[in-house]
Amino acid sequence: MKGVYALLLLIFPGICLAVEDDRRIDCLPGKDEASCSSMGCIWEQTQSEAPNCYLPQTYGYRARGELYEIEGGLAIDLVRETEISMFGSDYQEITVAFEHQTKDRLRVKIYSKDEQRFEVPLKIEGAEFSEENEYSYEIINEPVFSIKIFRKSSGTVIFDSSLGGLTFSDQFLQISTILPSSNFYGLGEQEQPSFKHDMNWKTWGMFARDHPPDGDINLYGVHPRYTVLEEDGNAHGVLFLNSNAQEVLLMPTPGLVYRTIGGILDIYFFLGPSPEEVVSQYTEAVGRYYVPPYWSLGFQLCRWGYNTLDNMKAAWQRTRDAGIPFDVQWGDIDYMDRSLDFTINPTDFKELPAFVDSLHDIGMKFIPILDPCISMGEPVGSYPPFEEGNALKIWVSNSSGDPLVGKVWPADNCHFPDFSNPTTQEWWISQLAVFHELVSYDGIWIDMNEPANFVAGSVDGCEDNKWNSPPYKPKSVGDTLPDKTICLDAEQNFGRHYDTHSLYGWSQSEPTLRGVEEATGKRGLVLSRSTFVGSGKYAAHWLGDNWSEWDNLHFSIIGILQFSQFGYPLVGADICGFIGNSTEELCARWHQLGAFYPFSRNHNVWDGVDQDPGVWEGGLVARVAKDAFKLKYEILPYLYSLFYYHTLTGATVTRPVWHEFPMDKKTWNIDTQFMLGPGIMVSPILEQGKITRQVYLPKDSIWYSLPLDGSIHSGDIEVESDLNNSAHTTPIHFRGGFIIPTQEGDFMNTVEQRKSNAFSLKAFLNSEGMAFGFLFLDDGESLNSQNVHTRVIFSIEKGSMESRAEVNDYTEANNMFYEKITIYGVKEIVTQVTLNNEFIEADGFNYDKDSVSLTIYLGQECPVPDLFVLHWF
Ligand code: MIG
Repeated sequence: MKGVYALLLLIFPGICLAVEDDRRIDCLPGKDEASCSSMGCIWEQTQSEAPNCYLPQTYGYRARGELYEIEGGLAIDLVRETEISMFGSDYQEITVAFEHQTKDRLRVKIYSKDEQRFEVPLKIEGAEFSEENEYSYEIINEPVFSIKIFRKSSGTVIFDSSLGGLTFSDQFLQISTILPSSNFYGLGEQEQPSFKHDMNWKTWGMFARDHPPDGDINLYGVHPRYTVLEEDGNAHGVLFLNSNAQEVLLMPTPGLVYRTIGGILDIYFFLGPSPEEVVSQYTEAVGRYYVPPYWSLGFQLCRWGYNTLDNMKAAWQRTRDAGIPFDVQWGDIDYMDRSLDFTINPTDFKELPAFVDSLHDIGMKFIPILDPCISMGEPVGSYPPFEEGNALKIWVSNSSGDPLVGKVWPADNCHFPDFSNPTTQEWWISQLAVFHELVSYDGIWIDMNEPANFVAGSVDGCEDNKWNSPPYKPKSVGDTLPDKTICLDAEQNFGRHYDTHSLYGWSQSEPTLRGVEEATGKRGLVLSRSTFVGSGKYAAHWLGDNWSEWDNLHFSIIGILQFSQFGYPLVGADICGFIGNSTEELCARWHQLGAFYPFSRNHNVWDGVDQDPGVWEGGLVARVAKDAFKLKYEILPYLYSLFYYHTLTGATVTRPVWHEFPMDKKTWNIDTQFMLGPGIMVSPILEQGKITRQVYLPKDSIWYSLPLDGSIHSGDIEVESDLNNSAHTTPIHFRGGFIIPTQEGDFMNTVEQRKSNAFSLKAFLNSEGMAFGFLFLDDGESLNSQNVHTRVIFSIEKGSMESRAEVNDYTEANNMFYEKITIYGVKEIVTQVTLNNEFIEADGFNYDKDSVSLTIYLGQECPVPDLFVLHWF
């Protein structure tokens, strides 16, 4: 077919030729044949979901002159070549700059030299300007300008904008690409039904929005980035760094059309080639999460609508009584006095500060919520947060320059702090300090920061202008963009809300973390609902107002894997579901899954029934939760070490199976299982009434199943987890080749209490008898702890294990010991073991034929950082 078109083009140059269905780029305003033709677009009805009115292949720009050198790369100037204008105000001249930022990272910036347009104020780190690169590119000028970007090593074209439609106008910017594979993952935030995208004409909108997940609508955060797994197992990532309302249309070619309504086209390519390297290169550019406080990996309890401290305490007590490992209690807006930030309800939560102190006495933590909008209605002299803010003029202003008036939870109207203003940041930090004196919180939960507003735009509505009603509205819930938020012509320090809307939560995250750290003097936790590229440096995220419904278990795995790729390792969904009433079975299964979210919090809505694990009659949910969290707490040293690796290298904590096995095609679609680091596979039961499920364990490895009874698997297997069988819990497999540090010992409730317990190692040999592992240790709570840690590396080869500290700056580690080391997969009976070439007494080790394992008991002989070598034969 293509050949025929090319031939026709030779014979009849200049006539409009049909384009194959799946390569058509929408001529957007062309609604019917008449409006389409009058614009100069092509009208041709199709049975597929392809557009009927589309742009001719001659639509676009042409290069004027050749590529020329700029700092760190090359650039070329373009001139507009077409009569068609979809939304007016097209730029006649634009520039495309290629910056060779690192050998794996290329930036393609399409902008106007004549006019400074809005650019996202995110500092992209690590640009060095590199000459020997993994990528190359080519400029094509026929029939119009397009670019091709290649992976040099394989010749794969990872980006090819010849699909057409390049547009750079004031309020509509567009670029398209053919993709090298339909293994396409990413874009956010939405509730996606499958991790690997459906490429059949699906549009995903991105514009920060307060709305419960509901099919393909835009949600709280904005992450215009994707990963493509190429057919040969190489992977690359792409970021469109833009904060305007935007969307991506996925096409079956496979290809995509990217559209935004402001800013510039600023595209970053990350060459991988492994999927983990893509994330690592991405987070190197946009920022990586710090090592979180150790306790933030523990179990956490919350609900909206405790309404009284007594109810909060009762739920907390039930959880304690059930013996469930438990670290953090949360407070939702009902702890406040009439929903006013920085206050405590003087009757129903009067004793909250004392309760929080008592939590601290037993090593537990407390995190309260704060909403951004500050009430204006309190009597003069009674509400310093408002009065101080007002005096400092820190509010987002409307188009006439007055503070914009919104309405959220407080009874009176409110103003939105402009967190992009340094004065606002100082005000916020000082409110956080005063608040900490009232109640000694350990972290802060920032909600409603899309920002959410209960009236459209403001209490006075919004003017009808090009910002509030732009000519093109990317796919987004609501009739207008200001719906449920503030007017888009509102002004902030870093720009017009039209450009900065989706950056609101991002701009609040850094000062909130700073405020928490200054108030507590310790490492803090900030949980933010709205996120944007790079806020993963400061904030953890939960997936918002999910539903107490079975399909939400599956969606939560997809959401967690996505945020993991976006650079948010500490992420989870509300366990047992937020909206609606959970059921015993659902809530039990959800704890089995949620225990393996990095961020594990049970939370629900004000009008839902209580769903804390201890509240369910009969005790089933409590027992199931206890077993699942016991397992999580045992592997916390491994999980925490993964967080350390994230901070140091960008490695993910939860990862899709294909991140580890990109060549194994069977993994490409898997999104009902996930991995914790390279060594653990989690395959929860996700369906009602089921006690078994299918699991795929990639054949390149061998896998040890829980309970560790010596059975080894590979390939497709069935696993069983019966809620009524107390020997069953979340289906977990350990991957041969990895050594997992654990803390077992006496059961205790909190991470803090467990910290001093002895360590154990569980080593799982691969088919060559080898294994590798690591352990990071620090005090789990001091600031900037990246600098003060101990890092131990373990390796096993040919019947011998070595443990060696690579870094040993955390002196407390010298008082920590290994209780025992168990090596699974030791096929031959062991009769002798040496430690540092000395024989260990016969009762110092045990070979177990049934579980095919060797256990060596070490007692206090081996401080964690000391070099030691074990041999067995
Ligand atoms: O308008 O603070 O997503 O977790 O419980 C609802 C009350 C505001 C939305 C959050 C939810 C929280 C709720 N909040």
